Amino acid sequence: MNKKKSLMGAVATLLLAGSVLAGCSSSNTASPTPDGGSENSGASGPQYTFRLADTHPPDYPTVIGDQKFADLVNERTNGRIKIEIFPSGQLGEEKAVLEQVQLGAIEFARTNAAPLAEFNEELSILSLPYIFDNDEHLWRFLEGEMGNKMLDDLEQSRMKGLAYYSSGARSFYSRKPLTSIEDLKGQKFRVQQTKVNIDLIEALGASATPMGYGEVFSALQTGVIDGAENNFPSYYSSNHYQVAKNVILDTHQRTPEVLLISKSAWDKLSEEDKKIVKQAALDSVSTQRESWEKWEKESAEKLKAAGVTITEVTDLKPWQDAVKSVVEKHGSKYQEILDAVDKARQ
Ligand code: GTR
Repeated sequence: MNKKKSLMGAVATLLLAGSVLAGCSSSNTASPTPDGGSENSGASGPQYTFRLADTHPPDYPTVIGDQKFADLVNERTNGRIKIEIFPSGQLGEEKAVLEQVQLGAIEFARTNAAPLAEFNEELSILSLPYIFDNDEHLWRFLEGEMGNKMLDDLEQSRMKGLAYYSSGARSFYSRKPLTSIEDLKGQKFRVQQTKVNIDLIEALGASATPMGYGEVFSALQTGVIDGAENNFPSYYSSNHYQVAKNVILDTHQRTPEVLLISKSAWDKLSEEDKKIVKQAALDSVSTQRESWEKWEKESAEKLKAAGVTITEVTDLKPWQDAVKSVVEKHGSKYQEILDAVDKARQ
């Protein structure tokens, strides 16, 4: 190879790397950069501009919750701490976002608890099939001592859970008919990228295709998968219902949503700011849950109006029996958490 050419190539590579790096630092105005006190706002203490990633569109209940959280933090710090919301998966799929949160490159995220389990295994308990009887049971657990401890335990994975948000129950949908548990056999379902979900699908005699949420629509459209599973608001807002029109309401999981902060951003905050951030997260929960209830009802109506076939499941027993091994396999290590789940049953 011509030496001069390869030298030019090396120079070009360096220049390119330089411009990429320069690009990074300028876009990094959004990373935790204390820029001193702001006389304009009359506030004391460091100022920050943080980013918060969410996979859903701006009007979705989780993003409504994120926005409430950001507004409360802004208000309670007199504008010293600004949190900019990046909805619609703009900062990446949940797994990639969580890796960035661990590194401190993204400061806040709202993700489902399922992908979090790959970073902190005990969170997988929240995805175990049928361990929560209904949303009331789930929330009694989440708001209890163990639910709070699980948020704090995320610190071991360089993140800190701030609050839970509602996500209802997940059920299967497919391009093919789905009127009984038998119909799942042999079908290919997309799942969130976690071990529990893969085992769950296999226990039902179907095959699991783990992939990011943003890829599911085209995978359904091209027939790479037959179906997927989710709650009604996600099934509706992602447009999956336009391609996969058959739903069976088996309500296999009630995996909640989690609002979290990267440990490195958390450690930079003063004690007072930590309190404000944590309290604002908790105070945003009622706004998220109200929006959730509205969306659950409205999306069900819109799905019916769109001609989706919905099969109700009157007897959950065969479903619960089929996935018992999944609960045993993934739950046995966390008996203490399972006991707390039982206690919250009342
Ligand atoms: C939704 C959840 C998202 C994402 C998605 C998925 O219910 O709100 O955060 O986890 O499911 O299936 O990937």
